[in-house]
This record gives sequence, structure tokens and C-alpha cells, in this order.
Amino acid sequence: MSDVTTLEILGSTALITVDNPPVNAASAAVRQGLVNRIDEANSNDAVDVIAIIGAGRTFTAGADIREFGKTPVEPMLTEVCSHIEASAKPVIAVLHGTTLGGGLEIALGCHARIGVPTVQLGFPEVSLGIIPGAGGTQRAPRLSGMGAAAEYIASGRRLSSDEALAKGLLDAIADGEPRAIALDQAERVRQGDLATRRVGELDASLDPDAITAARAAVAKRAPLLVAPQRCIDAVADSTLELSAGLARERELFAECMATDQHKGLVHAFFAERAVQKIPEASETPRPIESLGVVGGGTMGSGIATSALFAGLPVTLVEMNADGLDRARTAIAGNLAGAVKRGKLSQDKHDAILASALTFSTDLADLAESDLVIEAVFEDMDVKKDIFAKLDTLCKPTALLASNTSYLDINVIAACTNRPTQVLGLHFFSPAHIMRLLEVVVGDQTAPDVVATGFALGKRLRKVAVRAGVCDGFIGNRILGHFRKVADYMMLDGAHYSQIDAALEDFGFAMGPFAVSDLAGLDIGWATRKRLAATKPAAERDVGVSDRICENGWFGRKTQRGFYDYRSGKKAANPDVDAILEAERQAAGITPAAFENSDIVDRYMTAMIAEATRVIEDGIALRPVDVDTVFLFGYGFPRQRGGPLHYADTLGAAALVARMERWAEEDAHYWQVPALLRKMAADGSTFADLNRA
Ligand code: 3H9
Repeated sequence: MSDVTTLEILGSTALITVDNPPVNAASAAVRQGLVNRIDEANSNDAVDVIAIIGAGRTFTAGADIREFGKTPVEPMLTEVCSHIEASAKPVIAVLHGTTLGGGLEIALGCHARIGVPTVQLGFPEVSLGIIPGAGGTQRAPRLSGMGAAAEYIASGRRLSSDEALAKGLLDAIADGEPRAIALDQAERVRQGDLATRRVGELDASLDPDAITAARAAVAKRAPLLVAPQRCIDAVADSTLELSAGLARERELFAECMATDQHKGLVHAFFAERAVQKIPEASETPRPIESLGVVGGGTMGSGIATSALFAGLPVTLVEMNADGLDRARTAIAGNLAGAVKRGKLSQDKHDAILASALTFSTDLADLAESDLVIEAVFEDMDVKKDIFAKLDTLCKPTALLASNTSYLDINVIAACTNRPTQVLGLHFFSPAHIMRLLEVVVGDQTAPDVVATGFALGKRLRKVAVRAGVCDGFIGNRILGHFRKVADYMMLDGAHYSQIDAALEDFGFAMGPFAVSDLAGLDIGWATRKRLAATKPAAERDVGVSDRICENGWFGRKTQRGFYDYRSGKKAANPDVDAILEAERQAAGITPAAFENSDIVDRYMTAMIAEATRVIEDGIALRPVDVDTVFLFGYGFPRQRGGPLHYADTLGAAALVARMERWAEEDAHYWQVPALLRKMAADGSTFADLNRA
């Protein structure tokens, strides 16, 4: 008998406990254990009520995701739920923690559900590219109604105990320890105070209007995703008899399991967790209880806001009173926005402004900060000067970090007498919203300082990824390479609006030209100027963006860039066509037509090529680190798993063949990385490198 489930007979209550740390995932052993324990309890004459609880932090967080893609092991979860439902003796479930997916389905197989006030319930299956596959799509609508069930299943969102009670998923809310609640509620069942019933025997009422509305909402929110629509298909069939509905659910579940979207989303789930496994993971992070921020521009204000959300007091230093005013306004706006979105309570907002935030124009006011993050503009001389000053002013134990997006952390560290305490903490704009944090490790950064960067990331609810030093670290280095191919395709004949549309159809939230307009074309312009001296002679010139900038058009902030925003809507900027035409003529190019698939292939292959070089150079620890950077910092479509997971779906041999073909046009740009060539030869994959 497996020990991931236990059975205790306590008076006339049979208490089944699922104990499969860390999240009581419904692994094969748990599934078999539940069936056996229900049978044992039913055959014990002393028992009249059965209760199921979870040990540790949660009831169960669902199916064991690690079993996906492997040969299924009986009993299947859907059979377990039906087995519980068929129990002759009433079965109740006490839910705590995050009762998700298959965990909630087990609970729905029970005859009554009691939640603790803090429990969160939900069906996150869509975030893994599948639908609930153990009766969730059939039982939930019988309790909540079709419209409500379709909404919460297709969105994957979590419900509070109050909402779950209102929507019929819970029968009662009770405070206390699950074990005590279970015994108490079993007694209520016995006394007739808590009704029990088989959910599968209830009728679901047809609500075609709600289904149509749910479909329309999903088509708008996630037009490219398969699973949310399949969730609605399954819910729409919940008026069938339960066995037929479960069969329909199985069919749709199997369809989703076979998609690349499911594989990409599961990869993304584990990627976010895999990046925490760094060589420094066993080091004890240094305590960080106060933060100094130098620079109150968009980045500095965003970093300060992010720290304030996490309860860290912040001292922000700007050069003068005007700068401080701008920072004060930006942070106040960020905090007010968070209150408006329901992310921050008014009380917490007021407390932050009253005591957690200090402004100064004097770097000496950072003397007692545990960590100082510099977020001034990208000028090495300015940064060197600031770090030298911080080194003399800050207490000896303080860590010093730069938020630089490109510059050499080793050079910055060398301006101080504490290079082991210097690191890069590269946030992404807007820093209080974007989840990615590159922790940039210099040659001398101490291991526990790296661990501190990761601990800070966790505290700020960021996804921290370890990066080595090079121009642009992981993300911006790769971006710097593949962004060029969009320009090349534009010059060679694809309209920038076609390129944007093709990549948006692939799944990017925005195409590269729309992104450039949003970020500000002046930023790319400054980078090109900075790198002009080192630009290889063989590299193609595309002057279109420079010409646009020369007109003073920097994108959204000036109402014009590649697109024209003056009418309030985004429209192609007609003047750019003339610039494009002139640039093509100057380069002697006759524009050629591009298929959308060709655009995607070139763009993605360029991204994969540079990502491979980032792995070769040891800038990223593993392919999965690159994937995570792109998922959390660059709007990469999550259902594609990340550039290197996507690369595996194509195969290294196909990628090398493409690059060799395109190298006939531009041998400088389409250089095949040695690692990719090796992978093509031996048939290995990026997934193999992740496992290694
Ligand atoms: C499903 O149920 C399908 C059914 O409808 C039908 C089936 C037929 N399985 O996130 P954490 C691991 S689909 C395996 O850091 P937190 C996780 O990888 C499933 N492993 O903790 C990590 O391992 P490691 C529907 C899992 O407190 C460790 O547990 N359910 C699973 O920040 C700790 O996780 C979901 O999609 C799992 N289900 O967050 C829920 N869950 O230490 C997915 C976690 O080696 N899980 N692990 O890196 C979550 O959303 C979060 O983990 C949770 C806890 C909120 C539960």
C-alpha cells in the first residue's frame, strides 16, 4: 500500500490524507491510493462518513505534470473521481491551499466540499494547453451553471473561497486545520446539518447564450489558443448524461494533449522553475532590508515601485529637485495604478507613501542601504563615477548593482574596492510590471551575492535568470542580432506592417516595428551610434530607422514613427514608404515579395542562432534560461515554449539547412553556430542540453 495516502479510523469517520509533497500532485500512487482507501473505508463497518484532506500546504494542486507525455498508468484520474462519487458512504473533502485542476476534480467527485477561508480554487489546465480531464468540465457546470463554469475554466483563473461558495463549488467555509474541520464536518453530515449529494447526478441546464458569449470572450482574449475553446466545447456538452459527457471530455482532452501548444506551455511551466537551479543555490543570501535607487527615470521609478510593493523601504536619489519631482509623480502614478487594478490596498498604499519612501538629492543618504541599484542612463563614464562615489559612501557590507541593459559589469565593479559585492540587476520596463530580472554575474561577484540577487528577485515576485557578462547579456544581445533581420526583410521588400502582422499571427503580442515605436526609435538610434565604430564592414546597412529619427519621429511618444498615431489609432505612416523607397534605390534593391511563413522562419532562425551562441559562450546556463528570458521579458508566445524549445520542434538539421541557404545571400549574417551544426550532425536537441 502506498504511503502517499493514509487512512485513519477516528470514531466513525474515515480520514484519508493525501501526503505527496510538495503539492500533493495526483500521481499514479496517489490515484491508486485514493481508490484503495475509499474501498477500505466502505468495507469498514465502523465507518459512516469518509473525509479526504491534504497534508502540508495544499489539498492537491492537480495532476502530476511530470507524468504528461509518459505512458499513462491506471487508474486514470477521471476513474478515481467517478469511484469516489460512486462511494456508498458519503465522502466530504476539506480544501486548503491551492486546490487546482485535478485536485478540484477529486473534490468535485466528493459529496460535499468545505473550504478554509484562504483556499484558492481553479482550473489552470488552459495554462498548460489542456482542458480539465477528470470530470471538471462536466461537474463544475452542474454546480455553477454553464456560463460561470465556461468563464472560469476557459480563463484558468482562481476563485476565492467566497466566490467558490457563491458559485456552488464549495458547500461551506470553515476556519481551522483541515483535520479538525474534517472531523467536525463529518459530524455535521451525520447530524443532517451538511447535505451530501453526487454532483454527476445533478442536471446541467443548457445555456446557449452563455456559451456563445464565452466563445466570443475567448476569441478576443486568446485567439491563437486551442485549449480555451475546447474547454467551452466540453462545458457546452455538460447537459449530456455524465458518462457521455466524460467521454466527450476525454476526446477533447486527448486532442489538446497532442498539440504543440500543450508541450510549449508545459515547457514554460517548468522553465520558470528550472532557472532557479543555479550553481549558487545553496549559498545563504545576504539580508536586504533597505534599498537605495540612484536615478528616478522610468526604470528607477519602476524598480522603486516594485520594491515598495514587496515591503522594502526605498531611498531614491536624483540629481536635482526637478528629477525628484518627476520620480515622485511616476511612483505615485504606479502605486495609484496598482490600487486601481486591485493589486494594492488603499491602506498599504498610504503606509508606503507615509513611511517607506524617501527622496534625496544626496548620494550620502544611501549610506545605510543594504543594496543600492543604479538606474541612470547608459553612459559608462557616468556609471563609473557613481559607483566610485557609492563605494566610498555606502556601508562596507552594502551590495552595489547596476541596472544597465548592455554595459560591462566587470568594468563597473573595477571602479570600486568591493568588486565581489557588485552585480548587474537588469530589470525590464515597466519594472514594476515586467516579471523578468537578469542577474548579471561579474568575474568577481561572490556566490552569496548572486544568491542574494535571486532572493531579491523572489521577494519582488520576479523571475530571475542568471546571465554572464557580454554586450546585452542574454536578452538584449539576442535581440540585437535578430532585430536586424526584420530590417533586412523590410529593405528587401516586405512591408514593415506585413512583418509585424506575420509575427503577431505567430503569437508575439506586438511585431518588432510596433515594439520599436513603443520603446522609442531614439533608443535603437543611440545604440546604433554607440556600436557604429565596431560594426563589421560586412554587415548590411539599413538606414530606414535612422532616417525616420532624423525627422524627429521617435514612435508613440512623438505620435509618429513607423506608424502614425495622430488619429488616435495606429496606421502605417505614409511618409515611411518614401523613405523606404529611397533607401532601396540607394542600395540597388528591387523589392521582392515575402510569404508570411518566410518572415517568421527568418526571424525565428536568427533568434535561435544568436541564442545558440549565447549558450556556446556560457552567457546563459542552459537553453531553458534563454527560453525564460524571452517568455518573461520579450513577449515571446508562451504556447511556443521559448525560442529554443521552438527550435527543437524544427530540429537542428532543418535550421542549419535554412541558414546555409540564406548565407548565399548574406554570408556574414547567416553564420551557423558550431553547436547547432554539431546538434544537426548527432541529432541532439536543446532539451538534451537542459537535461545535461
Ligand atoms: C491537471 O490537473 C489535469 C487534470 O485536469 C486531468 C488529468 C487527467 N505536478 O510552483 P512551485 C512542483 S493539470 C508536478 O515552486 P509555489 C514544481 O515543479 C495540473 N509537479 O510552488 C516545483 O518543483 P521543483 C493542474 C508540480 O508554492 C514544486 O512543485 N495544476 C506540480 O510557488 C513547487 O512548486 C496546475 O497546473 C504538479 N501539478 O506554487 C498547478 N505543481 O521544486 C501547477 C507544482 O522541483 N502548480 N509542482 O521546482 C502551480 O501552479 C504551483 O506549483 C502552485 C504552488 C500554485 C501549486
